[in-house]
Amino acid sequence: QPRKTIGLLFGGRSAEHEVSKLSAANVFRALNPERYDIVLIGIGRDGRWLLCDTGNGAGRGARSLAIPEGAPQVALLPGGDGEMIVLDGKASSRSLRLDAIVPVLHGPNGEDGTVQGLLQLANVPYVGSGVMGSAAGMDKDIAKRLLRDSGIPVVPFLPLTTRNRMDYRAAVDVLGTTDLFIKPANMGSSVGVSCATSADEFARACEHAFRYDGKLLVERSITGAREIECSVLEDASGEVRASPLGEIVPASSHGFYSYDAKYIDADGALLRIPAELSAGQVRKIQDLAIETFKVLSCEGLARVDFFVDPNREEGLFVNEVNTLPGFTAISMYPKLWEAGGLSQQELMEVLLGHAIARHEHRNGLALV
Ligand code: G1L
Repeated sequence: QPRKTIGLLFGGRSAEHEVSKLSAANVFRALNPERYDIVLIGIGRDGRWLLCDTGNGAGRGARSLAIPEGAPQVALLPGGDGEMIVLDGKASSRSLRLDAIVPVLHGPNGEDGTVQGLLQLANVPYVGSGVMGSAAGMDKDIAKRLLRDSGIPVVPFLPLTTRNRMDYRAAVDVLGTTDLFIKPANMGSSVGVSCATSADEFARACEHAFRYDGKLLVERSITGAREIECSVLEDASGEVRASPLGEIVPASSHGFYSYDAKYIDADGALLRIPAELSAGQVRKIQDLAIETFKVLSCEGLARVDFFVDPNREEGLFVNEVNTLPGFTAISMYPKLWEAGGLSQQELMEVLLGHAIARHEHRNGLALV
C-alpha cells in the first residue's frame, strides 16, 4: 500500500489546549511510521492554523507537541480534496496534499461539529464523527432528549436557559428529589458543575453554571452509583463494536490502595479494567453503548459512560458520550481497546480506514 500523508490537527483556543498537545503526541506515536507521513498542524491560542512540521518525523516520541510562534500559516480550501495552502511569506506560498486529518481538539470549536464542518467543506477525509454526531454528542440536553426518545435509560433531567429559568421548588417537583445536580449543557470535563439541596444553593449553582453556557441541565443526583465506561469503534465496513468495560473508581473510594500504578489517572482515580460485572450486565451495557452510538449519529469512535447503581432494580443509565475521548497513553478509550486485543497502532489503522471509506461513500452519493 502507498504511504499516506496524515494531518494531525491539535491545540486550539479551548482551555484544554495543553491536553490536546499531549493527546496529539500520543496519536502521533500510535501512527505506524512505515505507512504514514505526519503533518503537524497546530492551532494557536489565537485560533490561527500553523504548520508545525511536514512529515519528516520531528516530534515523534515527544511527550507533548509544540506550536512555534513563527510557523507558517496554513489554510484548507473548500472543495480542495485535502489540498492545503502554506503561506510562507507575504508573496510566496506552496501547497501540500493530505490524505486524511485526525482532529485532536477539545470542546467548543473542536468536537462540537464546527471543525468537522470545515473539514467536510474542504472535502478531506477526517477521523471520527461528522457534524451531526459531534454536535449531538456535545450538547447534553440534545443528547439526552434523543436517547430518552429512543428508550435508552438516562438520569431524569431538565434543561434551563437564560430565557427559560426555573426555581428550586419547581425543579424538585419535576425531578422528584431534593438533591439536584446543575451543569452546563455543553460538556467539557466537569467545569461549572455543582450540586444543590436548597433554594439558595440552587440559585448560586445556576448562576455559576451560566458563566460557562447559556443552557444548563438540572439532574436528579445519583449517589453511590458506579461509573462504567465502554469504548465504541466503527470500521471501514460500517460495523460498530463495543470494547470490554472499564470502571472509574474515584480517589476518595479506593483510598491509597492501588494494585497497578499504570491505571491511576490524572485525578487520582483508579481505572479498573475489566470492570467487575456479571457477563449478563456486560452484554447489556455493551449493547446499550452501541445503540447510543447509533442513536446520536456517532461515527468512527466514541466513549459511552454509564452509571450503574447496584442497589436499585432499574439502576443503569447512560451518563454521557464523548466523541473525542481522552487519548493519552493511560486514557480509558485506548486502554479498553488494548484489553479487547487492539493495539493503539491497530486502532488508528481502523479509524483512518473508516475516515477514508466514509469520504469515498459520501462522494459517491447522489447530489441533490
Ligand atoms: F485519533 C483519534 F483516535 F481519532 C482520536 C483523536 C482525538 C482520539 C481521541 C482524541 N481526543 C481528543 O482530541 C481530545 C479531546 C482528548 C483532545 Cl484534548
